[in-house]
Amino acid sequence: VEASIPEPQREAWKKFAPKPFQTAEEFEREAIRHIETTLARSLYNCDEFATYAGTALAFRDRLIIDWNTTQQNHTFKDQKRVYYLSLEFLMGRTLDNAMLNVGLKNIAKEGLESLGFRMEDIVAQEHDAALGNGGLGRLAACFLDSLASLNYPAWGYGLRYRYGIFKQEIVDGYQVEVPDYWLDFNPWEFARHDIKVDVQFYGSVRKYQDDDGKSISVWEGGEIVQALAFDVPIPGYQTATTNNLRLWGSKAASGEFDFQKFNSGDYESSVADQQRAETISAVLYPNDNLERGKELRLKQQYFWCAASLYDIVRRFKKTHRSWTEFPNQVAIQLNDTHPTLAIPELIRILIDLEGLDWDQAWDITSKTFGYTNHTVLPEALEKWSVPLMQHLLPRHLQIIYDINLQFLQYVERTFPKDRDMLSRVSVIEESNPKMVRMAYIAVIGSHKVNGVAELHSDLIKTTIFKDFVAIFGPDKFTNVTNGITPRRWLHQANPRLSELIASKLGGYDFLKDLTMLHKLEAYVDDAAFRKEFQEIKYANKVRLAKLIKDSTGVSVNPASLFDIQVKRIHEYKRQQLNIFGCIHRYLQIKAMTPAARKKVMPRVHIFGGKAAPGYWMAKTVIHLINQVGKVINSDPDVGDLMKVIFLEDYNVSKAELIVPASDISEHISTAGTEASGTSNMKFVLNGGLIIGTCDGANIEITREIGEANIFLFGNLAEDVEDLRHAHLYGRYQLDPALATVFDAIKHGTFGDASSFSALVNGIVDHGDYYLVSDDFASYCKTQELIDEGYRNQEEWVTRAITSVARMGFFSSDRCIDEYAEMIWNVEPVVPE
Ligand code: H53
Repeated sequence: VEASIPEPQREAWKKFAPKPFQTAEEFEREAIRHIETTLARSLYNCDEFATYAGTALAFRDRLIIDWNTTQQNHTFKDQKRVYYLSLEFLMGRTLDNAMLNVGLKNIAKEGLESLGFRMEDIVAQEHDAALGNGGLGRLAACFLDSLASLNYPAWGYGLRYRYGIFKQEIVDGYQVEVPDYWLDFNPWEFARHDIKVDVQFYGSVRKYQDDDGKSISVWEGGEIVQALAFDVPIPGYQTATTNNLRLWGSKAASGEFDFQKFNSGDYESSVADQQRAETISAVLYPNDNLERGKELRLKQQYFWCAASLYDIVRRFKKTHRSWTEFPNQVAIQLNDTHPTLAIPELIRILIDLEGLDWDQAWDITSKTFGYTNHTVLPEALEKWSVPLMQHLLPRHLQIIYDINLQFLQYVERTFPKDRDMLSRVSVIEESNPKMVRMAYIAVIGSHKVNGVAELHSDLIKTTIFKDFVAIFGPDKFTNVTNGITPRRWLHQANPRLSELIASKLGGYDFLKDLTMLHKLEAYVDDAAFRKEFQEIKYANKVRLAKLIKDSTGVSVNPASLFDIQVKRIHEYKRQQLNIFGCIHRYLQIKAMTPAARKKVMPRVHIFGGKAAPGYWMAKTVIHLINQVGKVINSDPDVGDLMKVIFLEDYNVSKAELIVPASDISEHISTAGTEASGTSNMKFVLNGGLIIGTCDGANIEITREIGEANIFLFGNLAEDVEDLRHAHLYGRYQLDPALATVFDAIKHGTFGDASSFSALVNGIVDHGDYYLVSDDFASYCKTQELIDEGYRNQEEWVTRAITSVARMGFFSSDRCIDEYAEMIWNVEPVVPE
C-alpha cells in the first residue's frame, strides 16, 4: 500500500507525524494549546469545563493516532471482521476510561494539578453519552471495550440520537422527564462528511422479466433520507487497538431540499422537509423491555440497518472477492430483534442490486448473521403490522413473505402431520391486522441464536423458540452468559479496590484476565488486607452518602447497612416488593418498645431508576417510594434505624459511584423474567453481597461464588406458571404481612391511598402476575438473615472477599471470546 504513495509525501508525513504526549509536561502543553486555540479561551477564563475540554482534546489526539493505525492495519490484514448492530450504546463518560485505557491517567492528574485543578472535578464536567435505556445498551458498551481490549477487528453500528435517554427529575415525588441534549460539546465524535448513504422509504415495487426471463424487482419512488456517519474511537485497555463505533445521523438528502418550494417563497415548508428527515435520528425511544409499534421507530430501525449494511457491503466489495466469501469476511451480530431488518436488506442488496439468485443470497445471509435474544417478556417481543411494513418498506415485506414461504414449505415437508405447527411458526401472525414476528425472522435468518444466561438460554428453547428447536435442531441455539468490563466497573469505578487487588496480585494483569482474582482467596484471613478492604467499602459509602445529601437533603449514616436497588423501574424487576418490604420493616419498628428498637440493624434503602414515560404503573412505584421515604425519613421514632432514598436520574456515571458503595443489592425479579441482569455482577465484583431470586445470571453467580455467599429467596421459574394459573382460579391467599402493609397504604399512611390503589389491586384482585405475595414471606425472612449476617462483620467480610475472588467468570472478555469462537469465527489482529 505504502509503495503507491510518492516518496516526498511519505517523507513529509514521516517527518511531521504528530507525536503523542508522554509526560505530564507534554500533556499540559497539549491541553493548554487546545484551550487557547481550539476553544479560544485563555488563562483568564479557563474554568473546570474549559480544562475538561482541553484534557479531552489532548487525549482525543492520542486516540486518533492509534485509531488511524488500527484501521489501516485491519484493512491491510484483511481478516474477518465483526459488526455489532445495536440500537443502544450506553457509553457513559469517556475521558476517565480513555485515560485509564491508554495508561496515562497519573500523568494527566499530575498535569492538571500543576494547572490548579483536581482530577475528580475535571472528569465530572463530562456529560454522559446515554444512547441507551438499561442493561441491553450497557452490555453493548461493555462489549465494545472488550472487543478492542482483546484486539478483535470489530465495529459497532448504531444511531446518533440528538437526545439520549431523558434526564429524570423528581418533583413532589413524581418522575418528570427532561430532554437530554448531550451534543453541546462532544469531542469524542468525528463527523465523516464524506460518508453518506441514501436510504429509501415508501414507494412501490415494479416487477418485470429481463431478457433471460429472470424476474427482476425494482423499488421505486418514495423518499430518500441521507445517513451521515459519525465515528467514535473505542480504545482498548493497554493495547494500541482502537476500534470504531459508527453512529448514523439523519438529514434530508442533498437533492431533497426542495428548491422549487424555496424559490416560490415557500421557504418554511422546504425547511420542514429537512426537519422531518432529521427527526429519524432525533430521539432514543425511552422504553426498556417494551415495544410500542410506532412508525418512527420502524423508520429508525430501517434507516440504521440500511446505512450499516451499505457500509459493510461497500467495504467488502473493495476487496474484490466473490460473494460466496462474504460470510468468511463478515460476521454481523444482531443485538436483540431491533436490527432484524438487516436480514431482508442484505437479501435485497444481493438479489436486486447484485443480481444473485435466491438460494445464493439466502445461503450467504444466513451464514452471516447471529442473533442474541435478551428477553422472553411478551410485551418486549417486536411485532410490526403488515400494513405499516407494506407502506414503509414494500420490497422488504415481499422478501419477508418469500423467506416465510420457503421456510414453511420446509417445515411442512419435515413435519407433515403437525398442521398447527405452520401457524405457530409462521413469520406472519394471522391477527387483525396481520403482524410480522421479528424474532422469528431473526431465528430463521441467523446461523446461531443465543440467550444471555444459562437459565434464559434454556427457557427460550422450551418457550418462545420451542418449535424452532424441533425444526432446526438444538445446535442452532446456544448460551453466552453476559459479562461486564472490569476496566470500567472495577478499575475506574473503584480505584482503591483495584489498587489493593493489584498490590496482592503483583500488578494489574487481572484487568486483562479476571480469573486471576481467584488468587485473592489466599488473603481472606490476612488481617491487614481485610481491614483495608473494609476501609475502602466505608470510604465508598461516605462518598455515596454525600451524593445522597447533595441530591435529596437527607443525611444518612455510612455505618448503616446500605441496601441498594438501582435499575430500570419495571413490574417484573419488582421494586414494589422492595418498597412493600420497607413498609413492613417500618411497621415493625413502630410497634417495638424503645428497648427492642436498640437491637434493630440500621439500614439505608436506596432506590434509583427511570420509568418509561408512558409506563404508568412504574411511575406509581416511584411515587410510592418517594412517599414512603418522606414519612419514614422524618419519623423521630425511626431516626437512623431506617432511611428510604430515591436517587434521581440514575445513569452510568452515577452507577460508578453507587455500585462500589453497596453492602447488599437487590436483584429480585420474578423467576424466569430477568434474562440475565448485569448489575448483579458489578455489585459482587465491588465487594457487595446480593439478595436475589433464582433468575438470570444470579444462578451462575451462585454457582461461582457459592451458596453461602448469596441470599437467595422465592419461588423457582419452573413453578411460576402453576402459581399464576392458581391465582386466576382463586386458589390464592394474600400473604398476611403483605395484607398489613396494604392496610397501612389504604389508611393513608403514605398520602392519598387512591394514588396507589392500582398497584395494590393488581396484587389483591388481578392475579398478582409477578408473584409479589407468593414471594413476600420468603423475601422478608431473607432480609432478616441479612441483618443477622451483617451483625457479624468478620463473617461478612469473609463472604465479600471470597465472592470478589470468584467473579472472574463474569468479565465481558470471557463473553467476547465465546462469541468469537462459537458464533463469529473471528481471530484477533495483533496491533502494529
Ligand atoms: O438486556 C440485558 C439483560 C437484562 C435484559 C436486558 C434487556 C433490555 O435492557 C432491553 C430489551 C431487552 O430485550 C432486554 O432485561 O436481563 O441483562 C443484557 O442482556
